[in-house]
Amino acid sequence: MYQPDTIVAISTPPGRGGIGIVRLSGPQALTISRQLLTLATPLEHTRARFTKILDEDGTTIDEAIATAFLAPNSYTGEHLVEIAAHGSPVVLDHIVHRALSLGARLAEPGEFSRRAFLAGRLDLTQAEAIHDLIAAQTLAQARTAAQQLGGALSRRIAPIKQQLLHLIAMLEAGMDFATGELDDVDTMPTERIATALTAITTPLQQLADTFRYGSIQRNGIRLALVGRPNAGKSSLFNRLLDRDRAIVTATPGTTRDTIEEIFSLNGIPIHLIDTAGLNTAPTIDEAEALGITRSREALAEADLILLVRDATDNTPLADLDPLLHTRPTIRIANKVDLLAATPPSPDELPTSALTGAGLDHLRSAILAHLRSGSASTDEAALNNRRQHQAVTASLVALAAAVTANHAQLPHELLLLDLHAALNALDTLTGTTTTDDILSLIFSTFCIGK
Ligand SMILES: Nc1nc2c(ncn2[C@@H]2O[C@H](COP(=O)(O)OP(=O)(O)OP(=O)(O)O)[C@@H](O)[C@H]2O)c(=O)[nH]1
Ligand SMILES: [Mg+2]
Repeated sequence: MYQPDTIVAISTPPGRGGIGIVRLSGPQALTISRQLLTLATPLEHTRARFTKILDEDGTTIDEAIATAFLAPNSYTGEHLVEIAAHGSPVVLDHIVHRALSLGARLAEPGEFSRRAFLAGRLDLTQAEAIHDLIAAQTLAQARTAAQQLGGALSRRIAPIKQQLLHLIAMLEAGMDFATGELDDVDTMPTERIATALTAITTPLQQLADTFRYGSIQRNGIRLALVGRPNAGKSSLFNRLLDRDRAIVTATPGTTRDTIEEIFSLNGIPIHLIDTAGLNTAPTIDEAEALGITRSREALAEADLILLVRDATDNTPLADLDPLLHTRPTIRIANKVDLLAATPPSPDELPTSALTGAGLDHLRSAILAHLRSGSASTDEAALNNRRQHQAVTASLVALAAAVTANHAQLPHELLLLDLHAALNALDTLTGTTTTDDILSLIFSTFCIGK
């Protein structure tokens, strides 16, 4: 797709830096650069050129490197010139203003990527990945975004979409047959349609399930340390953070207010919350009572609970709080250093905040919980709500198709659902045109042979 105007913008963040880059993209990018720069040799594809930056009077104000990427082999698919000057806002502004006076237009936010998309250099998931990559707060998020930028998500969706398209083509052709236009195809039997629908739905559902892990990687989780007073919650809190953040004393009821800190577990941001011990005794003071109310709030909002017990205290925890049953929980028996031998308990993880024993297991258990439900972390995952909604909408339409097929409704109705499912996937990676469907029908059935 051809864009008539040439856009310009400063591509590096605002402020001063060692280097600042101005980007020009569009049909006039080379012409404008030639007038703007003092090039000894002409710009060539992917070659860096030394240049001076001159002010209005022709006085040198900076030295820079200009690199050209010629259409169609550039990020935007258009002629693209990157001018790397020193990162001085005045110099960069001057370059932009010169480019504007030579016929360029100021780029809108995201317009370089928009052009890349329009030129077919990126699909929607890849364009989103650029945004995610820049916004990434942890290496894990950057990895996922980079994978998506490489087209991993599109590649994962492509075969599913292909199967759906194939089924649509078969049914469309079958209907033509029913109306007597074709004589070399059969209408598809219900069982075969059911099999085909399963083959589409199963991998799509797996893809939808990756959203949870993807969103965990982006936003992290809330992890609350909960238990009776003096169990060692604050000590474990400090251990996990790797610093003495929370006050630890031998007196039960030390922690009054909830404390929240973030640490990174394999690149995933964990919001760790230390809470006041859930004291069920009636003889507590006002501050402790208020603290316990906050503990319950933290409990209700947490994605995962670390339920800490003093291993030397065998009072059951079951009656501690009804809320506990509603949250995913990792049970911990702390202070195992005080026991002669650690009794093996299948549903409790032995730790010692004092010696650090069991802490690695605890970190693995948290990670295992985060990954549960996602088959493999190497596969492309859905990264944002928009993508998740698209896949979910497709699954809803497919479920309707399954029902329609089961009820042996006319194929016209089935096709409505299948097209809805396809449209939903199209919003993810790009549009399937009627041409795509037609050519598949033609290739499969040799219509008009
Ligand atoms: N021997 C031993 N002592 C521990 C361990 N973990 C904590 N303690 C001690 O137990 C006492 C209570 O620890 P805290 O971390 O303050 O316990 P808490 O659960 O935060 O207590 P509250 O804030 O009162 O609810 C302190 O004297 C700690 O030094 C452990 O693994 N082994
Ligand atoms: Mg405490």
